Amino acid sequence: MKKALIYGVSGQDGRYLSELLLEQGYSVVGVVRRQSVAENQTTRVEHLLSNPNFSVVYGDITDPLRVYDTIKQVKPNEIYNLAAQSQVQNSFNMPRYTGEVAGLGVLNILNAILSEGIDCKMYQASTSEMFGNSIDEDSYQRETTPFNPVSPYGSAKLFAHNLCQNYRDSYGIRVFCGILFNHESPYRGSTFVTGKVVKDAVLVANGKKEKVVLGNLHSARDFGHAKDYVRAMQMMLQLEKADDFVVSTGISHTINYLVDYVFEKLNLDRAKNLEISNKYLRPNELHLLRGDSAKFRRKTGWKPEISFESMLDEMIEHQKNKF
Ligand code: NAP
Ligand code: F7E
Repeated sequence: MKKALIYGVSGQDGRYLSELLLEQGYSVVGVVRRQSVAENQTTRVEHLLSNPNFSVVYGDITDPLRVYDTIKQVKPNEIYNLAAQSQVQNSFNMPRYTGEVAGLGVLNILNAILSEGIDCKMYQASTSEMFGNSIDEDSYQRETTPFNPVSPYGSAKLFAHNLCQNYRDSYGIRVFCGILFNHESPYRGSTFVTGKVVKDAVLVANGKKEKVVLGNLHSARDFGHAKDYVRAMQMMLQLEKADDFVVSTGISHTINYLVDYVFEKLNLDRAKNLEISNKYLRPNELHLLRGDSAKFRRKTGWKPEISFESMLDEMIEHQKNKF
């Protein structure tokens, strides 16, 4: 039985990845942080806690001793590092903290693997945010597109990405970096734009809120479904040679399109129910993301199965059922 250790198990991707690995016969150990309300620690993986092959342990990626101990005790075949302060706008308010978790945190895992001589593969959650506004002439980003991050989050992730490459090239650590583009789901946090639009629009439709308040509607993102993307993470780690891979749909949508789609589904009126506020504008914006994942598709045969629109339908239904 393969054993996986997941940092960031309590997040959106942690939930889907745990489900997938358990389905595939892995045993899974997830690391959760201590929170003042104990119930919050495992909300997204509550349904898995009774599975004998699933367990959680306390830890924090910024605590080297705890990371060393955990990796030494668990002796995983695969480590998935999904832990991060992953909210881009928030990273402008908390740049140092974001750097400590999303950037330096990965060093603790890499050093633990190296110093304990653990025979395992590792997945690092790199991100399209590392590209910033750099884009190839054909209007796609791919593995060879220069990185030029425009946020503290993107900068922290690029530092982590480079460290992983350094440890791969210098010490032979088998670390795979997935450069994943935006991916969403009913379990997306409600401060990210899809989660927020769906949640607030359903509240408006139910008469519990007057307006959906947003920032820049003109940026465009290559949105996929988290379920498709965790499948890519697991497939990546089955490859022989550690490398970096873009994972994306290749299709971009503006935030305007997202709002139009959700508002139409819920019979909302933009003039009445939408407000634009400077509060949600960032000091710097990444304008367009569209990923070319040909390299990864060629190597693994992976392709996304869930369209943006059917994902939004699923998110709307899930949100409606909360009432
Ligand atoms: P998420 O929902 O924000 O989850 C982040 C996870 O990291 C949570 O479980 C969180 O725990 C944990 N965490 C935060 N600080 C930690 C620390 N100091 N020590 C240990 N764990 C810590 O993010 P996601 O959407 O699932 O994304 C997973 C990873 O992929 C992240 O690294 C993100 O940056 C990256 N990524 C995401 C996307 C996307 O579109 N979703 C795209 C590219 C890359 P708490 O629950 O305790 O906060
Ligand atoms: O913003 C615009 C905002 O916060 C998307 C993270 O998972 O993907 C994610 O980062 C766009 C931006 O995601 C609001 O300005 C307008 O242009 O949902 P988001 P993100 O910044 O793209 C990358 C790949 C990651 O790695 C990150 O971890 O939507 N926008 N109005 C808004 N965004 C938010 N959050 N809230 C608004 O009110």
